[in-house]
Amino acid sequence: SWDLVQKEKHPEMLHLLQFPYNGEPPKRLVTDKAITPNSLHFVRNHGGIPIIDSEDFSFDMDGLVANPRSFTLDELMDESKFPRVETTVTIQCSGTRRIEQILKYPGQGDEVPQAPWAEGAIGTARYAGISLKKVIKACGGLIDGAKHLEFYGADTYFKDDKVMNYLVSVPWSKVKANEVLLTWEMNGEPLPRIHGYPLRLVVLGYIGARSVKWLYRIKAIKNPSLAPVQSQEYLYFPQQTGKHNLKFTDGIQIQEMPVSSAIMSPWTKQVVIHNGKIQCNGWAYSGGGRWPERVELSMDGGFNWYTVPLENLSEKRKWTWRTWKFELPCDVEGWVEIVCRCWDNALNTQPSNVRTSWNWGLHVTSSCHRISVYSIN
Ligand code: MTE
Ligand code: MO
Repeated sequence: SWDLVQKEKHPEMLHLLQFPYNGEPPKRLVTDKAITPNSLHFVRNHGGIPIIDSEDFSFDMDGLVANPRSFTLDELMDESKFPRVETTVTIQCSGTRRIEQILKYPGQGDEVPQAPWAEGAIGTARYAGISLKKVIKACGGLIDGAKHLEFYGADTYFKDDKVMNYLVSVPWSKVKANEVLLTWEMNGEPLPRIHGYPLRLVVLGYIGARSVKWLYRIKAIKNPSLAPVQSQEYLYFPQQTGKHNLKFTDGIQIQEMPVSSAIMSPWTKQVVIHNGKIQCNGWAYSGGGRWPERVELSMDGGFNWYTVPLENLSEKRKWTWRTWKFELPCDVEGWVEIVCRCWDNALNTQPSNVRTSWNWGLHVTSSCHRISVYSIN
């Protein structure tokens, strides 16, 4: 799979882990474009990258559906049966900016073997495919009180000495709203192998973990999946939870990310030489189909805020981030802290400090992003 990384990804990707491959784009390229080029989209894997031949590929729909059956890719792509949909979607890993939680609590953080993501575990692409709701209809609909769908990825990984497929679930209500897609195109190209070729689930507005790559089976079930990725990982634990009293049932299954934002330039510890204005840029995103309405920057720890003018924000879309840029007035010589926060269209905003949202599992680092730069004016 290392060959694939070199073939499909940008040479400047920051490799967090070689196997399973995990990587994010370098800071200066994360928000270079409002639509992330495929080669720069972050990659999160639990196991290897399956090499699937699209000719023999078929995908199964079973469990509590009236007529369980399989589909070839050609059948799914037949536009007379399933209308093609194209949507621009931001996929964010719930571990984005985890490094800040690790750095705040090095002792506790060290014990959690998780990818130390910075601000780049988020990317935006135009996906093409079909609505899963139509496929379930083609199987005669759900039966016997099915309320959730389980999604199987062809990749495998070890968990508690067992070989597991990547496996999560999504509620039927989300599928029914036409917010769950089966996709085969990313930014007008066939899905790269690293991003799930030949078939990938894309769940609009949910964390990346639900958008299953290398999808080969969907099973209709009554309750959320008991598979470890659904019931033991991607949980938001209360602050009292630690290694000594870990109980998976205390965690909230993370689905929609809260509003968050990040400054991608300058970066912390950077020496910035400027003429009274620091050029800043970054991203802002909110899960669940909410979108950033306002981005603000502060130079005094978060008492007074500058508002980024709306024309400096990228297009407003239901399922995507907005990238932004701003010339921040600064007459300080020496160290300054720059703080960034976003308000979404439901007027949610970000917690002030990373310490207030520290959690075992180190997910959802959505606090105001704070960086320190050395200003030379
Ligand atoms: N699908 C499979 N089959 N295997 C995986 O390990 N990782 C998930 C999700 N889908 C994963 C998967 C997680 S945690 C995230 S954040 C996204 O894929 C990342 O998608 P990307 O690698 O295309 O950026
Ligand atoms: Mo993730």
